[in-house]
Amino acid sequence: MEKTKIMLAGFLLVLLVVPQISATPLFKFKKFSLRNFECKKYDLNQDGKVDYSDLIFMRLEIARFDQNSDRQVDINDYKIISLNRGASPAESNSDVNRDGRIDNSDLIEFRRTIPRYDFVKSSKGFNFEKILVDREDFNFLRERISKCN
Ligand SMILES: [Ca+2]
Ligand SMILES: [Ca+2]
Ligand SMILES: [Ca+2]
Repeated sequence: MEKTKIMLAGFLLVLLVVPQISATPLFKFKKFSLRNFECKKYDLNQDGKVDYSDLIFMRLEIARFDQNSDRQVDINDYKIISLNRGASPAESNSDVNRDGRIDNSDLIEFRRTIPRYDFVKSSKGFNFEKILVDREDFNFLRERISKCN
């Protein structure tokens, strides 16, 4: 009888302790991998953290590239920059790299930067024509803040 009790207690102990031991490294591994391989791309201002400053950064970036003031960045904004090449930077928001001229380097800046913010893609694979950075991407980034900390 006494032996059975000891065995039962031992069995209960195993039940209580083993899942905690096995769950801990799994959880850590998940966090570790997410932090290293995925979280890096959400650190938009590249200060080593994914936090609210990246959301502010993204809002400023959308404002920098949004040419038609619809609060999103897509191919239409790219076309407006293209049309404004050679015009005075004082008359539009098209000097996106702020070098005092509207030229091909602004289009390059757009192509280099905007795809990085299109987290929620509307089409499979990369299609520059369908690029869209909007509220959905902003909300996606906001959700990453808790997951990457
Ligand atoms: Ca950051
Ligand atoms: Ca726009
Ligand atoms: Ca420029």
